[in-house]
Amino acid sequence: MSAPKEATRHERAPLAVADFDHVEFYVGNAKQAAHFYRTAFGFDIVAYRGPETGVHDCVSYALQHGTIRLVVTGALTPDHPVAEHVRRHGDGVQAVAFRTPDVVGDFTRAVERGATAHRAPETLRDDHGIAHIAEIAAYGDTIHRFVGRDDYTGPFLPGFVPRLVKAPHTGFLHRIDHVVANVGWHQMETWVKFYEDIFGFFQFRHFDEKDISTEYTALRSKVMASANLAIKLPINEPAEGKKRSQIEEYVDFYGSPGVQHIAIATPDIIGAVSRLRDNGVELQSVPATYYDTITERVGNIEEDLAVLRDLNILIDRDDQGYLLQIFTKPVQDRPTVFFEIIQRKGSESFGKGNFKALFEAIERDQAARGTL
Ligand code: TYF
Ligand code: FE
Repeated sequence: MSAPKEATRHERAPLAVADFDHVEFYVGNAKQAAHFYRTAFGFDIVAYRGPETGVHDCVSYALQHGTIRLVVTGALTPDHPVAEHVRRHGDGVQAVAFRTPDVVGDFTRAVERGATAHRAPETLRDDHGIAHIAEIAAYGDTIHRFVGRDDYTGPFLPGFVPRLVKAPHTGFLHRIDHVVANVGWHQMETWVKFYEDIFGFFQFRHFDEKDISTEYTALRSKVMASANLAIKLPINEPAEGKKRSQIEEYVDFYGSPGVQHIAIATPDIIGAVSRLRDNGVELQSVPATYYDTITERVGNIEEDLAVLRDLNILIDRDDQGYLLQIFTKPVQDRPTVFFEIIQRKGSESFGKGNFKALFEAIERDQAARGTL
């Protein structure tokens, strides 16, 4: 093998990132956001940082449900970067964090390969051990955070104090399945290259307008994944359609590229969606006719179709199996970030067969907002 090829291969050796670690939201009111994720989505509050712990300009709550960690952070002063982020974007995702055994190595290689440093590696300590943290810039104002917690036993990270406030009902959500970025016109390939070149990720799945355009909406999407498949990052860009793309609507309301949805895997989607509905979480629904032809499309499934229909759970099949999924409405005032609940039964895909019904449901909301 020739020397240049060796060099290229070496350059793209994957980072050590092994899984999602947490997602941090910057919000207008962290106290209320923590209450929402606790009572509506079943997250326990596990740790806290704020004035009582010596931090006087912002407040954070760390929440956990299964292996999923969320952090909600709010500003206490008008000129704080969190306040500026909320002014610009509304409530939204500021950090998508990955767990890695080698924070310094991953950060150093990322920056060598062209990533923009956002926070140089730091070692954080408290009574529960030591943790490592570093950050690089990603799309829009979103950052990727590297977290090393192999020698840390506390509930979240040093700087937070344990504060357990249990959810009334929990245990129905298990892990982050994927985190999706919306980027601007013709920016998808740039971000595909970012995850290839900087992270050493590979392209997992690909759709285009033919798969996913309805009468009005159009988008293109590619999924980047880590070699172990624990981290999957779809990237959407708007495509030309008859009317305004939902991706364009997002970018206009968010004010920049950003996280569109967080997909959460559950082993029992019927139980999870029943609970979310009872808790008042607003969910997308499709016309009843979606279920008229479902058996022709997906064949036999283990679940009771009448129950899935009642809960508006969508079904899709590929050559490896099937999946069940549902989407929430946006979870803040702006029509930006939402959640997906997904149960995989062999299928590792993203529900391509549901795009038409789902996007038409999203377009009905766009039309109601007058933004179609
Ligand atoms: O993550 C995915 O690719 C699927 C499909 O507004 C999708 O969940 C794409 C765009 C969208 C909703 C779902
Ligand atoms: Fe998704």
